[in-house]
Amino acid sequence: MAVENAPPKRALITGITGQDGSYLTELLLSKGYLVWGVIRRSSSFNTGRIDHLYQDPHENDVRLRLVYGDLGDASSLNRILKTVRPNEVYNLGAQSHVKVSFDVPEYTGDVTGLGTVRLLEAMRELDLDDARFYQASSSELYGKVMETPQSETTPFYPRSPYAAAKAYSFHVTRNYRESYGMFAVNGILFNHESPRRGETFVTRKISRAAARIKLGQQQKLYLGNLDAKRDWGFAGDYVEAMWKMLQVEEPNDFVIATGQTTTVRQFCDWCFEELGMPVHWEGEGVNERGLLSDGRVAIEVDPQYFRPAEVDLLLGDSSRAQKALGWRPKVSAEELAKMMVRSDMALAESEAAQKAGTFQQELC
Ligand code: NDP
Ligand code: GDR
Repeated sequence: MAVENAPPKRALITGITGQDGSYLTELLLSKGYLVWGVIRRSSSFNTGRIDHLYQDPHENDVRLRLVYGDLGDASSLNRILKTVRPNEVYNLGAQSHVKVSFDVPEYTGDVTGLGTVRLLEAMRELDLDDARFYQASSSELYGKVMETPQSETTPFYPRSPYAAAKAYSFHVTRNYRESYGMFAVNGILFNHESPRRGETFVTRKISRAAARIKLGQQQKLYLGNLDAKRDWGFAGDYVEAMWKMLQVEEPNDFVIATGQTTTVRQFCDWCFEELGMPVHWEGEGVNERGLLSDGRVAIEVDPQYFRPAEVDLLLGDSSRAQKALGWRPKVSAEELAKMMVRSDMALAESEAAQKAGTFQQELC
C-alpha cells in the first residue's frame, strides 16, 4: 500500500513501444508511478501502442516521459539510468521474433542477450543498489521438450539464437542477484497475446487475416507449422505478474502461464468460427489446406514459415507464482482468440472505410 505523501515510485521500461511495454505502462501509471520509457530512433513513428498515453512534456505533473536509447549502446543506458535513478527497471526490450533470430543471430545475441548485462552493469556502477530489476525471460528457454508441464525446475534446451540469447540473460540476471545481492528477477513468461500483438506473431497473423478474409481484403492465409502447441495467455494479465514480482520481499524467478496448451490449427478454428467461417481441415481436395465452409481455400501451409529448429510443445506450471504472488490468469486462449479477432474485425472495417473515403476524395 502506498505511504501517504511518499514520492511516487519511478520506473524505467525498455521496450515500452512493444506489446508488453504498452500494457505495463498503463498499469504503472494507474498505480501512480512516474514512468520513463526507452525508445529507439526510427525512420517512422514507433509509438503507436502508447500514443493514447501521451502527455505533453511541457505541462506540469507529467507522469510518462520517453528518452532515446538502445540496448546495444551502453553509454545511452548509463546516461538514462543516471538521470532517472529508477526504483524499478523492467527490461522488456529485445529482438523478440524467434524466426527472425535465425536471420540476424549476432544482432539478436547483442540486443536480447548482452543488452541485459549492459543494463545490470550500469545499475551496479551507478550504485542503484535499491533499484529492482525485472528481466523478460521466456518459455522459449525450455525449447526441446524435456518434461511437461514446464516449471522453474525444468532444464533449459534453447532451440534458436533468440532462446540462446534469452538463456544468457536469464543466467546473468540470476548471477547479479547472487553475486551482488541485487533484487534482480526473471519472469519466465509463456506466450502472451492481445489485440496489440505484433502482426508477424502467429496469433495476430491469424486474427488479422481472418478479419481481412471475411471482408474480402485478403484471399489466403499462409502459415508454417500448424501442429505447434503453445500455452497462450493475455498480455494484460501477464504484466500484472511482472509488477507483482518486484513487490515481494525476496527476489525469485517465476513461471507465468495458463496451464493450457493449444495448437496453431485450433487457434485458427476459434478465429474463423467467431466470424462465421468454419475451416474444414480434412476431406477431398484438402491437403495441407483449410477450406472455408463456402469452399474457398483460406489457409495454406508455406514451408518458408518453418523454423530450422522448432519448439513443439509449451505448457507451463505457474503454481509458484500463484502461491507466492497470488497471481492467476483471467483470460483463456479461446477468449483471447475471440477478443483478438473482434478487434481486428473493427480495425479492418475502419481501414475499409478509410479506403472508401480516399476513393470519394479522389472523385470529388
Ligand atoms: P515486442 O516485440 O512487441 O516489443 C519489443 C520491444 O523491444 C519494442 O519496444 C522494441 O522497440 C524494443 N527493442 C527492440 N530492439 C531494441 C533495442 N536494440 N534497444 C531498445 N529497445 C529495443 O515484444 P513483447 O512486448 O511481446 O515482449 C516483451 C519482452 O518479453 C521481449 O523481451 C520478449 O522477448 C519477451 N517475451 C515475450 C513474450 C510474449 O509472448 N510476448 C513471452 C516471453 C518473453 P521498437 O518498437 O522500436 O521495435
Ligand atoms: P513464438 O511465437 O515463436 O512462440 O515466440 P510465434 O507466434 O512467432 O510462433 C508460435 C508458433 O507458431 C508457429 N507458426 C508460425 N509462427 C509465425 N510467426 N508465423 C507463421 O506463419 C506461423 N505458422 C506457424 C511457429 O512455428 C511457432 O511454433 C513468441 C515471441 O513473443 C517470443 O519473444 C517469446 O519469447 C515466446 O513467444 C514465448
